[in-house]
Amino acid sequence: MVVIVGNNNLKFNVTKIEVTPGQKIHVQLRNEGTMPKDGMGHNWILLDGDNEAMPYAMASVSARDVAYMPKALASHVLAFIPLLGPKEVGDVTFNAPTKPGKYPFICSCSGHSMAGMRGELIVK
Ligand SMILES: [Cu+2]
Repeated sequence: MVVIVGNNNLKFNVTKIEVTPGQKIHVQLRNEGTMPKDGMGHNWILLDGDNEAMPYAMASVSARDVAYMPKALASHVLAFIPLLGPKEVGDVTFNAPTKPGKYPFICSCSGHSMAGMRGELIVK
């Protein structure tokens, strides 16, 4: 299991996860922040390609009403943990992509990924 902590600093404590193609992975996100869920909550969104993080983050800014997960880009989401408020914990279990490469993960809440709340799943 990979445990990722997010807090008020707008960073994930884990920014690199290395897996083998198709490996089953359990990711747990812990929001150890103290700020309100709306605007300072954290989620974990794994995207399907190296170039998808920025467009997803940009679209998320205006997707506050759907917990910062823009529906138009849902097809790019490989796995996710929905928005967590302070002291909440979320889990997801999924199989890594079978194609080797880098897959970005971000917190899509209110521009957090631009501030540094992002990382990479590396399949090799
Ligand atoms: Cu966040």
